Amino acid sequence: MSRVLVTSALPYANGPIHFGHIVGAYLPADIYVRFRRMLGDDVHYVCGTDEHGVAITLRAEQQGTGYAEYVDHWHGIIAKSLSDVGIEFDVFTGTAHHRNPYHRELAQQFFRDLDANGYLFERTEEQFYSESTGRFLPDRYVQGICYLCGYEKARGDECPSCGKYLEAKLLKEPRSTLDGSKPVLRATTHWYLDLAKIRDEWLGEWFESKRGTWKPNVENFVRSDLKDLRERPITRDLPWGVPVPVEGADGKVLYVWFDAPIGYMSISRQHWESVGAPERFEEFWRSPDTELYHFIGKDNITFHTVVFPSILWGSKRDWTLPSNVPANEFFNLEGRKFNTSTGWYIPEDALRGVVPVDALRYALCTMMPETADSEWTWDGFQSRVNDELADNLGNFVSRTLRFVEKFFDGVIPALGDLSDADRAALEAARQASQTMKECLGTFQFRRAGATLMGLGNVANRYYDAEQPWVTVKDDATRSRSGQSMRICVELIDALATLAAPIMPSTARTLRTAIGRDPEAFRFDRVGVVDDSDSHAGAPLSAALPKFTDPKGHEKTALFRKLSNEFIAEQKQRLEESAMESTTPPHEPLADSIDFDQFTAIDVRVGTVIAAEKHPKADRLLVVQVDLGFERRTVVAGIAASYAPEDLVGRRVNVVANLAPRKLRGVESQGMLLAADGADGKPRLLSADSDVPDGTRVR
Ligand code: B3M
Ligand code: ZN
Repeated sequence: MSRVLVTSALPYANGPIHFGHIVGAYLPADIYVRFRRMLGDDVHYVCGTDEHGVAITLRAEQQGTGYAEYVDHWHGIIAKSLSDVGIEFDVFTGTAHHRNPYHRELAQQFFRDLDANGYLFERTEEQFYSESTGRFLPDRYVQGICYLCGYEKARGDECPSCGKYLEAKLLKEPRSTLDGSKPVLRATTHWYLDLAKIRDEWLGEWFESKRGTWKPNVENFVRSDLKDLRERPITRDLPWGVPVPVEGADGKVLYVWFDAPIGYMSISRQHWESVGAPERFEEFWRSPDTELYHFIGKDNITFHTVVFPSILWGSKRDWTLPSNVPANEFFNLEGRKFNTSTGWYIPEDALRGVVPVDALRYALCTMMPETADSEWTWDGFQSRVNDELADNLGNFVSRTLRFVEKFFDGVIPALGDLSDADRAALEAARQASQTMKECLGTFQFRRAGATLMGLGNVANRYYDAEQPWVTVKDDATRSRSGQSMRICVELIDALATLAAPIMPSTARTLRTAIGRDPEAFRFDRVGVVDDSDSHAGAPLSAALPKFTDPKGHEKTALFRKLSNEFIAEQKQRLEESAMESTTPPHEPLADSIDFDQFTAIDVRVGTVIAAEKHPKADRLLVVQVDLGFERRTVVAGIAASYAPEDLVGRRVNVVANLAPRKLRGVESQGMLLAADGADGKPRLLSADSDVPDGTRVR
């Protein structure tokens, strides 16, 4: 028995998760966990939400929601989405202090350990600061031209085009992604993790010791990463996160990518504490015998293969190090990236009540972006459900169960002498079981799915070749028919076992249908027959799911097919929702106001009677406006569009009850309404000529 620790990437508590996430980091881990448990291993599966970081901080602020409340909202939604697709963690909490009281302490301990061991250093440096929002701009909120490949929209932390980590300050033509303003550089002190030192002391050698055992996509990525490894700042100026445990470091927190992987550990500790077995935490996390697997998507590779191992090793407390990091590539939807905000996604309820969750799990398993990017297509999904699950697997199961019911009163026939064909069928099952173990043990999930279907094909061919419907008619061959059915039942058992990690509830259904323990699956029992497993004789197909077909008939089937209409509807929905949401870019609408707030603003029509340049500001003009009942001096920022002499006689709209204020020394008694033209310069709004001066605008 091995001790196995499995983690799935901690999803940010900052938005919904979609099939792309599920297929990348959750489904493969869940399948793997079920597989290792079937082998009898001691498995611990950990996940939770990643609840810090600047993205979450800003989003909560924009919504005017408290940070804790904000992450709670998404934590709940994400936990439900994952459980809806049958992902079963041992524990799913998170990294925020109110959710997990162990996290802060552990992350701070790592910081202190690394510091004490000489792997951190402090540096005061200039960093981008946004004057308009009054805070330091995190790297990813700075956009500019990539200094490595010239891509125009590189982010301060990485370049989406060449995929390299960037030094924000080196970006060309930087601007804030929050409001487009040009950030300024300001000094701030931060702590850096000396990755180059750790690489030279240990990481490089450790990585080489893994040669050939990691997936090629992962290995190649890391190899190139290690070449130009440099120190990385692990602290930030932010109001939300794990406080930097250093005197005087107020207002600074640990960088989210420093504390998040430590979340795997703190969440695990929280679990073992809560079940009263704190020693289990040590067993899993501080042992050279523990196999640790991080299931993640492609974009998290560096953090799990370079940064986190360095943190673990550098703290010198003999923490468990990853055995493997089976990262997946990207998963697209019909040729484009999944994107909830542009409508290019599959709504959560699209499949609810249409196909069982297991069908989705199987389809995703066979579409997994294991070695290259892959995609969800509705046609591909339909053919997996209809041709593979319904016509292959489901059909074999139904015809076997019905035959046993009809001709053998639902009693599974006892085992007789094996024919060559029987032996070959059982041998194929044993082979498939072997292959399945190999595939799942080496993270080849697509091949695992194909192996299951391959055995389904063998089973159907066996059934056809045996022609039980012929042999059952003749007393002389009736026992042969019984024997064929018995072998078919054994094949159902084999299919159930092979399916168990991928389609757990289908596997249970199948075992129930043949009267065997629905929980006890063993690969080494596949294709091994003896007479200990007879069935008492109940209607077998009663165990299969029931549904009403379009003609109103009650039916039972392991899987029902997807109609062409359904698939067409899904494609159409996708196109429509993507179209709806391609609205042109625009300034977001302000918060709504009530009518009283609107009428509180008193706008009057007037005419310009004089205008001159502001003595101290090039941008401003000082304008005299006649409101009919009185004259106003208004300072307006319109010099970029209008010469003073052009304004005389022009009709304008004035916010007339705005409290007077001084603009560069001149008092302004109101405001002219204007809107920016296509050139970004202001244009005045005018009333038609027959509206008298002084009239109120409403
Ligand atoms: N939250 C990034 C992501 O969801 C990040 C993973 C953390 S794993 C420790 O892609
Ligand atoms: Zn680049």
